[in-house]
Amino acid sequence: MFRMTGAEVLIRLLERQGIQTIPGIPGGANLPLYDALSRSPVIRHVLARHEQGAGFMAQGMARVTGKPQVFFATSGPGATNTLTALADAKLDSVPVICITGQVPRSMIGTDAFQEVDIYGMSIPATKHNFLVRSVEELLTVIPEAFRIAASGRPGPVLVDVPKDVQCAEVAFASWPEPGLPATPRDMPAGDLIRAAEMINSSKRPMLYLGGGVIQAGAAGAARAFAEKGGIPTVMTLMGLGAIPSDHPLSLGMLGMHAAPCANLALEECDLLIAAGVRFDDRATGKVEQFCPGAKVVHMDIDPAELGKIRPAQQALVGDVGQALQGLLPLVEDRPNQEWLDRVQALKQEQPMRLGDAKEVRSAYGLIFEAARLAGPEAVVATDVGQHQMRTAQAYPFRTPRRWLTSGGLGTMGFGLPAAIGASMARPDLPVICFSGDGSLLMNIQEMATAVEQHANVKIVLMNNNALGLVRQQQELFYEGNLFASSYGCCVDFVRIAEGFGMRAVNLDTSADPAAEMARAFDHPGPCLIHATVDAAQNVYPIVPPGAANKEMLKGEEYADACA
Ligand SMILES: Cc1ncc(C[n+]2csc(CCOP(=O)(O)OP(=O)(O)O)c2C)c(N)n1
Repeated sequence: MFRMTGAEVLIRLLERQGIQTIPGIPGGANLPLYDALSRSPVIRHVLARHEQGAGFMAQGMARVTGKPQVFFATSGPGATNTLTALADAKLDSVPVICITGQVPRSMIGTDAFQEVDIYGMSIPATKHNFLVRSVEELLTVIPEAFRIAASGRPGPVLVDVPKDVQCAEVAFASWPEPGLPATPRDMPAGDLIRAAEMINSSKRPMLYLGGGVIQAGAAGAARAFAEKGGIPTVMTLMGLGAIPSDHPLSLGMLGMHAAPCANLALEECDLLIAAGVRFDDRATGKVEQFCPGAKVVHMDIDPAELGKIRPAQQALVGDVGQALQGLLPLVEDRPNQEWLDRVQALKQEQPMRLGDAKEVRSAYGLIFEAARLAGPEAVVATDVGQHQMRTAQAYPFRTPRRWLTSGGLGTMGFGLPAAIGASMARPDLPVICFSGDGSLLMNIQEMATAVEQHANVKIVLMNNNALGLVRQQQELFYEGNLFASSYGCCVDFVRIAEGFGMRAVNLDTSADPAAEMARAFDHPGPCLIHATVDAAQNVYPIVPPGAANKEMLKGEEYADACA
């Protein structure tokens, strides 16, 4: 017979789930948990500076490992501070488990100090949530939280644990089995055969890969499938890394900031093979005009996605890896040369143009130089804005689970804590965080955590002293009425980083920026690399919001090509 407190049970259950690192912040309502955690021989606690930061650290760990990760917050403001990280995880299907302290059961509903109904508040922001009502329940709720977070389409789960439940004693005979992801159901053979027939009879197929391919560990299967069928491939923002960006069949990202060739090839396809995607508006543009002449084969683990935006002539419900592997022997090894030649011609005539990429102190120059210095194994995190879109356009992605970006919610402040989390889970890999000055200021306090953890994170800050992507939208779509999109005062990021105890270099004042950057990358541990970039430079191409992808604006980089 085991006898222990709820807090001890909870920590032991997390150990049994294989949890090794928990970011979080303590407070009155979760102190029993912290007391028990202090005695764990296996779990390391990382003291974040903001609960949103803790949530994004857990996301960083989950995104690179593919396994559920945990973060802690106290009741009230601690709990409400987790909501953005949870909503972000929900939209990007990331398995994280947020464990919050709650006021004692007898005080719930009394407006007690630091009481909020985080259970109610988190319903729309999570895949599932629990308010634990007895200490015995912990033995089922915790494994269940892990099973739900990782099964099917992954997502965030919140477990709210009243303080008296943490303190209560429980006696039990045996430990429950750890919660594991459910085995996906088998793909019906008939569905696969019908999909393969559509693929084999198509003349101009395109493969459209999304974050679901990464989540399913199906990048290898996707590549084998594309290669066997000779199928040109585009990826969503979340799908980048599924196949290498320099693969001959890759056209890179589709949608709002895609290379023209990617969007134009989709215009001409007669079959769209959509894998682990949700036809997000940033990818499809005006959806009624997306791939106008194409039939659709859509495979996804979440049946709710099938037919949600674009009806599919053939739906494949289930594990995307299983679907692609099942299709592999059925797909004819007979690439359509005429179509491949046409796509190749589009790639040559309508490539991505990146302007001043050779100049290290330009936005694209910084991206290429960082990629070169960090090497092919690097993890790349971003914040949200122009710097994010430029990284998505230009970074030489090669491997799945190395690209961390807030795709669905588009949360400024994601980058630094996610990068720290990635570095904690994979200390063997270099981590780059591309950020903008607006975004970095949203979770800049986590610089202290990065320093404390010796996280090998290089923050490449593209400072335009503006909310660049907003400024760009105002210039292009609000008749140049620039309002509330630039800052009045210039923040000294180098001194701020140094104030947190972080090494920092300023490429603006450097005589040899490339050498300075190389020294920064050689330095073990965190480092800020600051460079001023031109606020007037827009990210092109851009599809105006609400327009069809073929209506992309190409900007000055394309002026000579269009002339
Ligand atoms: C939390 C949050 N608030 C507001 C926005 C709206 N928004 C999108 S991009 C952007 C500007 C980002 O500026 P910065 O981080 O400096 O990057 P830049 O575009 O200049 O590269 C804003 C305000 C957002 N995405 N997230």
